[in-house]
Amino acid sequence: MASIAIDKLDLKWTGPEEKQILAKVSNRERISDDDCVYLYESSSLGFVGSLANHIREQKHQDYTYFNRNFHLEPTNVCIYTCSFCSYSRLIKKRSEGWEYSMDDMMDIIKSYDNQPVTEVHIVGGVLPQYDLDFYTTLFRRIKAHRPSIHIKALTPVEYHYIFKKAKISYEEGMKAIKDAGVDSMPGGGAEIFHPEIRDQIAKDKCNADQWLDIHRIWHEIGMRSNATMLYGHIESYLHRIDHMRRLRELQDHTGGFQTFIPLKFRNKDNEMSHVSESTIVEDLKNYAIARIYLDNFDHIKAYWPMIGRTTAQLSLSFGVDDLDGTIDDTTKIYSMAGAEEKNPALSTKELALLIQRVGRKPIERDTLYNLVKDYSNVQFEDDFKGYVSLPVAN
Ligand code: V47
Ligand code: SF4
Repeated sequence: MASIAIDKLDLKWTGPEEKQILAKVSNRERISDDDCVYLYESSSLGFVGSLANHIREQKHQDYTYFNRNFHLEPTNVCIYTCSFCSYSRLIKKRSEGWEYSMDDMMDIIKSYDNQPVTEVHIVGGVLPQYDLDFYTTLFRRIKAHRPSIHIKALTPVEYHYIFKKAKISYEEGMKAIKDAGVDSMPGGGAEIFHPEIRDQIAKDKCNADQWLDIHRIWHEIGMRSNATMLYGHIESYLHRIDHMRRLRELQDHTGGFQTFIPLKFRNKDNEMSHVSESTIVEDLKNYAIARIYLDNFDHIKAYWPMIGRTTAQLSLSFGVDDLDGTIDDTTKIYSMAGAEEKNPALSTKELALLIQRVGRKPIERDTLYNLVKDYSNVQFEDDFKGYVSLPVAN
């Protein structure tokens, strides 16, 4: 495999620690946790950005992936009390939330019948009536109705709960949901693995080992999943590094993770509203460091409704190669938490144009990163306002 041409990077002002990190990346050696501490604490945005962008271009050139999906959120009421989550407040005033029946959910699925979506992302609160039987029936009904749709459903938080309730092992449970039609698992519920933080912000729900175990078992039966990290609240850089190290180790073992999605903590209407949010500079630095540290992850994804469109465009120069998604207005978890985008809907044309305008090449993919359509050379009528637009050389 060719080594990374670091001579193409204009990094002559770097110090000895940075040169050492550069040499490692150039030789395709992974960086250590200490290197990562250095990057977070002492390195400039320019340095980590250049290095991450270089790695991103080595892996994917200018290609930037997106898929057409919609979210199905069975309920916004939850038995757990994660302090960062605006859903957890509703358990005390349950009537203010929604709890969809199976038929309600099938109606939502059917409302997309004439749209070329390739994925349904199912995630929401945890409630006793949404048990193993309910979900396996739902997955089967979705597949019977639309066999080609990819079901990306539930996280170890729900699975741990419903398997325990059904008194079955993780192994039995994961096989059952695979048989019922689940195609992949989203990355949610990971938050911060380290107990010093997890016990404060997400106590009672599945712990780090359980989260990782469920992904490992899913990978071992040949399936793929994503991983997230909720950052920018009360955790330290060491907690972030611990989180990414555990993911990197599991990925060494199974290779089943597709993408890593850093999720910026938003502080509206939750128990942590007093905690201030990270700056855009910190967000970009975090994407870049994730790209550098997670050498065995193919993709780094930005969830654009959370950070806004222009920061999403910027992130494409800081290690990100994937944007989620053309999601219509079907998720409330982020708008309730104060996301940048109140109505997070973008058409495919808008998303592709947003990518083209910063000189990258939009690729519509399916959930497993198979090509659906290459928009690199598609010329759109440029009638959208509000995105960053760079002069791109032809
Ligand atoms: O686990 C909840 C996060 C996650 C807040 O796999 C919050 O493709 C920020 O994991 N501020 C669920 N984040 C969503 C998720 C996801 C999203 C997009 C794509 C994929 C994928 C996965 O949302 C939760 C939690 O970490 N979250 N509240 C908040 N206040
Ligand atoms: Fe429930 Fe998930 Fe919100 Fe925690 S983050 S309260 S588990 S919906």
